[in-house]
Amino acid sequence: MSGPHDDFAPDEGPSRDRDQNAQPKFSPYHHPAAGWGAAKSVTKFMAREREAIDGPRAILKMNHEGGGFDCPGCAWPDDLKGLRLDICENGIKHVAWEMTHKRVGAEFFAAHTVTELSKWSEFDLENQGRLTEPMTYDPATDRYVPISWQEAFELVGRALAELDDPNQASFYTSGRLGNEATFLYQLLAREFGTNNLPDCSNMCHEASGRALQAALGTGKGTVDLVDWAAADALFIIGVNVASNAPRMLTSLVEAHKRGAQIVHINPLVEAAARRAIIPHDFLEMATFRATPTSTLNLQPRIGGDMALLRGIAKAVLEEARTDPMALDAEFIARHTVGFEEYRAMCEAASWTEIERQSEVAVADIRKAARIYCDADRSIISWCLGITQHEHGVDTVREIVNLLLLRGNLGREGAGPSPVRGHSNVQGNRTCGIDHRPTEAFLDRLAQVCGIDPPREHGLDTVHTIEAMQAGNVKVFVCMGGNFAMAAPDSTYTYAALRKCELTVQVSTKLNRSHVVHGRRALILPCLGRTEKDHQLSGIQATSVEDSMSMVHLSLGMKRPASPHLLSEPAIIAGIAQAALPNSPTPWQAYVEDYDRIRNTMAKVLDGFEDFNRRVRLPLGFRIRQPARELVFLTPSGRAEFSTAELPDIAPAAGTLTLATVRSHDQWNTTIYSDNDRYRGIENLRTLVFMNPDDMRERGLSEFDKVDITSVANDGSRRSVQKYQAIPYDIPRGNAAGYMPELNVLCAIGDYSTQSDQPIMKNLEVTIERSA
Ligand SMILES: Nc1nc2c(c(=O)[nH]1)N[C@H]1C(S)=C(S)[C@@H](COP(=O)(O)OP(=O)(O)OC[C@H]3O[C@@H](n4cnc5c(=O)[nH]c(N)nc54)[C@H](O)[C@@H]3O)O[C@H]1N2
Ligand SMILES: Nc1nc2c(c(=O)[nH]1)N[C@H]1C(S)=C(S)[C@@H](COP(=O)(O)OP(=O)(O)OC[C@H]3O[C@@H](n4cnc5c(=O)[nH]c(N)nc54)[C@H](O)[C@@H]3O)O[C@H]1N2
Ligand SMILES: [Mo]
Repeated sequence: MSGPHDDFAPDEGPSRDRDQNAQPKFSPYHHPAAGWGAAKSVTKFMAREREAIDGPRAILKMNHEGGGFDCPGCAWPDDLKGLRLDICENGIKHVAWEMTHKRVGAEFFAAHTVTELSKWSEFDLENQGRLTEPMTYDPATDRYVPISWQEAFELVGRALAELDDPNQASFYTSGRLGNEATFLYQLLAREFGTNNLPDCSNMCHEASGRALQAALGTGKGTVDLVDWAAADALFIIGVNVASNAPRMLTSLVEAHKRGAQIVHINPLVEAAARRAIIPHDFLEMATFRATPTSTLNLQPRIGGDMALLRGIAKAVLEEARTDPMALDAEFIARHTVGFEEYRAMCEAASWTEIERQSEVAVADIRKAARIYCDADRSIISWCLGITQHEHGVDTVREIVNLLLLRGNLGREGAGPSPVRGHSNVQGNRTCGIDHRPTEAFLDRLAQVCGIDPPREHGLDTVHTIEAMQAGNVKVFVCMGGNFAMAAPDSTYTYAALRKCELTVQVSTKLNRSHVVHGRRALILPCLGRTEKDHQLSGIQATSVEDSMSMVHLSLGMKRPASPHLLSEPAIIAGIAQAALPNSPTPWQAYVEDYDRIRNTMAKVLDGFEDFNRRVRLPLGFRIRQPARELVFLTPSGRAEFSTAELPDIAPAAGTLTLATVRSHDQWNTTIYSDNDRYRGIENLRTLVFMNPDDMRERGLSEFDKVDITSVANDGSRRSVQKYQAIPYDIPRGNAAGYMPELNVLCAIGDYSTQSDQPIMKNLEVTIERSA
């Protein structure tokens, strides 16, 4: 088995999608996004995963109306025509990865100690296949050994009962849990007595939620795919579309064909900022007919977006002096507050400062403003390049400011459109995963479910880790995800997890979080989304909500990977029954028929009236969006302009700003291969993309080995050694490398004061040749 990434052993085994001893390669990518490169990659991947028979059949069942399961990949919405082939390379890989024939059972755990497994790479752990039965850690032999479901539930129940305070437990979710399981999970936590409900969103779109809530009174975007199809201008900021939201390529290609403008704002010119072939358009594929997917690319420095956006706003306001139509004065007067202060602030901001902070030339900022002013309807879309910064909330509010100037809200083809991550991360929040629940939500929950939920706010991801370290969180339950690997400051986080009395991982595949565990530990294997969920009343479907607030059913159709797997609702109910002996909740009845869970949800959750009927409509239903109807649930009852000062984000002399990003062949902590096709990389993950001048200044050539040291706000330092430098088209003073390997560089204390999100896109680092 292989060790750490920088010294791949030749004995890695045949499964690896790379030649043995393969040398790293780098050659800039010139082909369109998606198309044949994607098709070839899928074919190779399926052959490797031996999914040649089941795979295609399953994929035809994905994301289509009238049955089939929701793609467990990203949260981009389904095609509105119920298109059966609205699929993408990464969705296919995601599904095939879950449907693998490989299995990890008791024999596997008997053959390997946890100490041994902890030396395996992320790829090797997950690549063992699907987990098949519940296991518990045995310290005497340093191995996981089988445990019955009932004993496992009782173990959790006892550990929870032993706590002095319910807040010594914390309940994490990774965003794929279906809505019904989500509702039960938060009910379990709150009935037990805590709002400690950290989730992956704390590392992802917390900033977007807070900013949109403050500005518009809704924590979500307001547009849907119909709007995407009607926009005259699309601004795509800080998202690697071709890799992380590939189905957006369809919208971009169609937008370009109808003459819409597409502006990409990203320090890196990613594949989608050039041209693409629609992922499922076989005619385009057959004729190699690629369509441009960009009309303007702007490359701000990392963290320079807020200054750039303010520059665009300033240019719009300047234009309005001669052309009053540049502003939507009527909209501003009727629906907003704070415009005059915002105008004054933009006018006071100097072009020199805007240019210095964004590192985009004024002439280019004016080009973007021209496009914005010429468009009747604009959508601004963004992802982690905006949110994982100290100033994430202010920057999202600046996006809203810009939209408000021209009334780009509450009408077709216009509005804010955050690109969410996990397939149901938005649904998780809607259905109650929130460490800062509103009083109104808790009141409804109390009234409908007959419980007395705690009122004080709970812990998020970062604060859960700090509380573990301080001994204040002792039982940690994870519904999915790979917390150890996804969280910042790996060394600190590992130590924190190891201090826990009990860690519980509900998972489909083996990962780092199973080998970095508490004094006692459980692995509870669950059904995946592709699998049939049999309960007493028959086969169950669960619902999910996409990035654009569409809720629909997902129905698994595959035989479960093992007869011992339980569904996530069943596991939650099992734990609840063991932990809450006097519970008023009908846990068993809920599991027997998920319609019953939905009936309760309909009474607790806004917008879920008549849930069971509406979720069965062909395309599901859209959750009401007050801001979309120009109803603003803000203190002023209007959309609110914000007036945050521009932060100074220029790096200190000698240091670089580093962003951690995903490669093309990975899904968060799941690594499919060491390739990053669209960035021209093969066989390498321990790399750092650098500006050629920054390399020259350090006397570095392509592939030279470097040490990267981060400097935290508290002055502490963290390093990785022997990474390889890759010359790349990225602004001077900036660098980028891959998560999760580089999470060791993210200091636990470096989270945004605005969102509490770890600052994963803005690390201050020094880079030097390795000794
Ligand atoms: N195939 C695949 N799909 C995924 C995922 C996956 O891992 N694999 N993950 C899912 C999840 S959970 C999420 S949250 C999303 C993540 O989707 P992305 O947000 O695309 O994720 P990252 O790879 O972190 O890339 C961030 C992008 O922001 C850019 N960037 C970095 N810093 C800045 C900056 O300061 N300003 C601007 N404007 N841009 C910047 C980077 O160059 C990169 O293009 O994707 C989801 N979909
Ligand atoms: N440095 C840095 N760190 C980051 C980020 C970054 O950009 N930079 N991005 C952050 C973001 S946006 C996110 S969302 C987090 C991701 O954090 P997580 O969501 O915690 O991590 P994943 O890698 O998505 O989790 C993968 C695991 O989920 C389990 N799994 C898969 N399917 C299922 C299922 O159906 N049910 C259950 N119960 N388990 C399942 C499998 O065991 C698999 O190993 O990482 C964050 N960490
Ligand atoms: Mo995410």
